[in-house]
Amino acid sequence: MAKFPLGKVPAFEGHDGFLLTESTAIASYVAQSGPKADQLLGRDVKSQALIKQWTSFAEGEMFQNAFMPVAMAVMKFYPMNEAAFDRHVENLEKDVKALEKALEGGKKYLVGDEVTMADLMVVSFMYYITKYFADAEMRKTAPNLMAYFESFAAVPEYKKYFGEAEYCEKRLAKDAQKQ
Ligand SMILES: N[C@@H](CCC(=O)N[C@@H](CS)C(=O)NCC(=O)O)C(=O)O
Repeated sequence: MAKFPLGKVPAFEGHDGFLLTESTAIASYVAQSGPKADQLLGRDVKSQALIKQWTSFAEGEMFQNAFMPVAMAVMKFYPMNEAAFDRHVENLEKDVKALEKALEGGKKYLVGDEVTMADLMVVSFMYYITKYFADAEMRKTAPNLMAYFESFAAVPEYKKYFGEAEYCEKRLAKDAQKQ
């Protein structure tokens, strides 16, 4: 708490004592410090802007609408707020539609033709969407998004952190028992 007064994760401390919070800032710093900075953060201003658009979308929209309902109903990190739960899940439908549209035509990546930080952040929240919300009906309405997710879920690095991809049969309910 002395180093990170917000008491939230993620929280980053570099070898040199550099402290950083907020997932996008941490991911950008790590990407910028490595050999794939241009690829991950964008090679031109428009790609850079689009990558920021999707990383903000992941940290804002997807965190609220995919993670928060799970944090309330399953992890019990936060007390259940039924109105908020319903609002997040309703908004999640819009998020899925936005991603589906962005990936129209079977695009493999959100920005350009290589993996960027946009994909890394969006795919990490897809874990919650597929496991808790993407029932057969939702999957049918978002074939491009599902194919996109599956291609990332198949790589060993994804499996190492998230395990095998799981798809829910029934969408998460407010009174879900710990799963
Ligand atoms: N905007 C922050 C959100 C950080 C955040 O809310 N983290 C949650 C867990 S994913 C947390 O640590 N919550 C504990 C709390 O709210 O006390 C980010 O993207 O890093």
